[in-house]
Formats: sequence, C-alpha cells, structure tokens
Amino acid sequence: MKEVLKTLGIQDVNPAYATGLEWAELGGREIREIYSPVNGELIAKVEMATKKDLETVIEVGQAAFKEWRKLPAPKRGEIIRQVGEELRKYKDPLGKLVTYEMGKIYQEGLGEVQEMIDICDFAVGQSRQLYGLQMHSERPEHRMFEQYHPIGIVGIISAFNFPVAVWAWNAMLAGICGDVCIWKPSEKTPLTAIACQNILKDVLRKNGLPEGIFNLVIGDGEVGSAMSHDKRIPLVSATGSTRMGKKVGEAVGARLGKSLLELGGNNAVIISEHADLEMAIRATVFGAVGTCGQRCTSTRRLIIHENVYEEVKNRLVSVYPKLPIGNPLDESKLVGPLIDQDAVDNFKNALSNVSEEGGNVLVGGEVLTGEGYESGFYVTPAIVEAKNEYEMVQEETFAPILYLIKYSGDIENAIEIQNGVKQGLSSAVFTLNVRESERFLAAAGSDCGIANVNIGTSGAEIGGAFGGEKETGGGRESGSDAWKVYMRRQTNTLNYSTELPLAQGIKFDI
Ligand code: UN1
Repeated sequence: MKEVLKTLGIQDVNPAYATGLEWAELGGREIREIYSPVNGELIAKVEMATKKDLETVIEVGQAAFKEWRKLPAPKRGEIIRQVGEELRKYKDPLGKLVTYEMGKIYQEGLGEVQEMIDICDFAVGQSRQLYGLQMHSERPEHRMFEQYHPIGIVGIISAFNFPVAVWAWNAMLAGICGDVCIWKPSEKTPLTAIACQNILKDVLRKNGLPEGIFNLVIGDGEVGSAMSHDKRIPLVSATGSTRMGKKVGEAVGARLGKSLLELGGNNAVIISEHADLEMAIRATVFGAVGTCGQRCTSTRRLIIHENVYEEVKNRLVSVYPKLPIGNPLDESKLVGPLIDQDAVDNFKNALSNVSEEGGNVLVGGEVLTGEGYESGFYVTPAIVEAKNEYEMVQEETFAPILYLIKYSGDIENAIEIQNGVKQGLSSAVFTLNVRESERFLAAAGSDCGIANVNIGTSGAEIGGAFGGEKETGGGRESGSDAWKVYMRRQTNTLNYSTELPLAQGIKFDI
C-alpha cells in the first residue's frame, strides 16, 4: 500500500485544502488520523480546514470563475477529456486506495474509478451539447431563444461510500458547464479525494489554467454548514443522510440558493411469482451485501410473492453463510468491512430493535473477530423476516440487512408495499410477465427515481439521471439532462424590426 500512496501523492500529513494548482501550507490546524477499515492501520493524517480556509478558497474560486466561464465549453470539455485520460492511467492505484480507505471490495473500487472515467467521457460529449431551445416569437421580426450560462461556484459535499465517483459526477459536469467547484469530501475518506486532486492538478497545470477551478477542502460538518449558508455558492450538491440533507436544503433554501440533494434510500426488489428466480437471487445478493450494504442504492427490502416466498427464503439462507467475508483487497472476498465502529453499532442496534418489533433474524448479524478481522468492522450480512410497517424497516440502516416481506395477490399489492416508505431512490421488479413490469413502471407504479426490471436496485449506469423522490431529496445528477442544474438559464428576445410591438398586443403610445 505504501507504493500506492506514493504514486497518488499521499503524504504522511496532508494539507487542509487545495485551490487547484497549489496545496495549502501545513501547520497549526487540527490533525485527523485516517485509519483503514480493512485492517485498522493508520493510513495517513490530514489537517482539517477552518472556516477561514474556506473563505480563502471561495475568494480564489470567485476569481477563477471569471476566467473559466469565458473559455468555450468544448475547450473546457478538452480539459475534462485529459482528466479522464489521467484517471485511466491511475485506475489501478486509485481503485486500491478506494478499497483501502473505504473498505469496498477491489472490484467495486475499480468500478468506482470506472464511473469517474465514464462521466468524464459523458461530460466531454455534453460540452458540445449545452443546448437551449429557440422559440417562435409572437411578434414580427423578433427572435426568441434561450441560453444556458455558467452559474458560479458549485459546492460538492460527498459521502464516504462513494468517496470519489459522486464527486466526479458533479465536478465533471459542473466543469464543462463553466462552473468552479469546491469539494468537501467525507471526513472519513479524505485521502482518495487528495489523490484525485493531485491528478487534476497536473492537468490544470499542463494547460496553464488559473488557480481555483477545482478546489478541495478537507473539513467537518461546520465547513459543510458554512458552504450551505454562503451566498457566494449558488449551488450546493450534497450526498448523504436525509438528516444531513435536510440541514443543507434548509440553509440553502433560506437564501434561495439551489440545492441538489441525493439522500437516503430504502430500496426494494419485488420478486413476483413470474420471476426468473436465479437472476433475482443473484441481483438481490449483490444489491444487499455489495459495498457491505453501504450504497444509497443497496437492496434493503425484498418483497416476495407468497407462492415463491419459501423457495426464495431458503435459497438466500443457504447462500449467505457461504459469502466470503474478509480483506476486500483479496479478490476472493465478496464482502468487506463496514466503515467504522458507529456503522457496526448501527448494524447491531437495528437488528436488536427489529427483533423487539417482531422481526425474525434468519441468518447473520455477528461481528467477526480474530485473524483478518482486526479492525473489528467485519460483520456477517443478515436476513430478517419482517413487516414493512416496522419502524426499523422504515429506516435506512447503512449496513447489510435484508428484510423479507411477503405479499399475496397482484403486483399492485407489492408496489404499494414498495412505495410505503419515506424514501424514493431505487426500486426493482423481477418478473417475466409484461403486464406486471409495465404496471410497475407506469404512473401508478414505483414512485422512485430509479425503477428497474430484471435488474437489481444498485449499480446504475452513469448515462441516466441519478437520484430519487420524497426524502431522497429530489435531485438528479450524472447523465441525461442533469447538466442543466449546473447552469443558469436565460430567455432572450431580440427585436430586429423598426417597430416596438408589445407582447399580448398591448397598446401603449406615448
Ligand atoms: C451512492 O450510493 O450514493 O447505482 C451512489 C449505484 C452506483 C452509485 C451509488 N452507481 O449503486
């Protein structure tokens, strides 16, 4: 791992912020030690940025915006193309560091870097397609159209579970849109952020760009809160818990800024009696235990038709104990550790609470100890028979707990259960019956931002808009037309006649 850290420019002690080309001087700030959930070892230390540091970054960012917004969008795309090329070169070490710092298995670490590369490619193409519409004016010899212009500084608050990909979704699009970014990564995973900043820095320098286009601030909730309240940051994109998102949304809303929120999910897979069970089981297991249940899109509820309930349950209960749990850098393992002790406590508490409510833990729920599990964050994924209305089932617990819920009758009954939670991120149905799948996707079907057929809840491609409804926050990032949120929209009407006709035919002669 030493070699990986060196390749990515991680120091023993790392500075609190970067303004694109330069890193802050070290000294005098609170130091945070970053331990790996993989083996409990100290990876490196970071200095924590203060509000004063944020002030410096905002000022540099404002100056950079004045230059960056003037560069034609396809030229900005060319910079992002180069970022994508660099990420390709560093895919392996960066994937390893994601795994080491966050704990997801190496395949998923690589997948995360691939998402960054993919969004770079997407953004390059998008940089030539920042289209506005042209309308027909009701007045003669008038032209009416709309333009999208850069918005300014975009604050990006990202979560530990996707320590770099979600930032890239935001930053690469914001970048081609002509915005400058201030990124506050999770305090739990600042080192992967530092590695990305180093990669960006070289591209910015090679192209002679000014200081302040892509900024990084390693800070705690106070810095995040300062970003949310600051009028100089017109858009704040935040990923994380609903609790955090409400605070960000309120602060940004109070100043009538824009927020893009991607918050908690409580995602369900419906397994109908017409499902291909083989596929349904594989997708469910990946969705429930992948990233150790710490994706926003993780499968948390399994809504199974009564005719196949016992079979699905038995198959899952026989698969779970065979899941290889251990060091996520070891490619034979499929389940790595949780992020930290708090996550382990939440996992245990959720299981004991749901048992009190009447849930039946069928398998899992232990914290592993002994050789290979020294960090103390390895757990056995759990399956619990439960009811949708249980308090714990209504909550998102960021851990590998899968609740089995039985339904009978039509697919509508399953959809009602699936929609019967506060969150609305991802959803899926497994069925080979076209009526069922169409009903699931129709207006009266799934109320989530993502609804899949014969595909699990997690692992979305970057090309679609990503996000969800209700307490998931309503934001959309990544593909489709998500770029629009990073721009301000302007309607233009131009008169090339010799008259001054008023709209709606109003007469006003002076
Ligand atoms: C998240 O957990 O915040 O769809 C993002 C997925 C990934 C992204 C998840 N592509 O599971």
